Amino acid sequence: MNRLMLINGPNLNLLGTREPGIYGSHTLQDVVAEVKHVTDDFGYDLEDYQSNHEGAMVDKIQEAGRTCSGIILNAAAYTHTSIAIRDAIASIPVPVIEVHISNIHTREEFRHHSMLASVCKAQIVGLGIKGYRYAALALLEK
Ligand code: DHK
Repeated sequence: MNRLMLINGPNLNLLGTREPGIYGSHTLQDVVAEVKHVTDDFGYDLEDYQSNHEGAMVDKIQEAGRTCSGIILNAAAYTHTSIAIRDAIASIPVPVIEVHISNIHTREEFRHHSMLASVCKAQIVGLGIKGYRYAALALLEK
């Protein structure tokens, strides 16, 4: 399957205006464009999806497990709370790379723990929206 899935979780639809000191001034559209450059270069399709709803994200992860060869996931606040998203990742056969724009490990203590990291292939944090590009490269480079 020559297809990657990009999933962004709650409040990431507000990128660009949301706490720019932490998340920068790039928009979600810029994030998608960043990843699409890479998938285009490799001849892959990209599906992008954003939701503020945990169950909808679970549905999308399950779907991507059937239709894609890899997932780039910023589950945003659900990273720190969601056993349901963790279990969805563990239930599918495709690699998931966890991305965070900010460095969650240098922020509030409640952001230090990821419920998802132990079932993901890798975690990329603190590199701004470039982290999404690096995740795509990691999934596609041989
Ligand atoms: C985005 C969020 O919305 C937060 O809830 C996470 C993450 C960090 C990010 O850095 O991309 O704690």
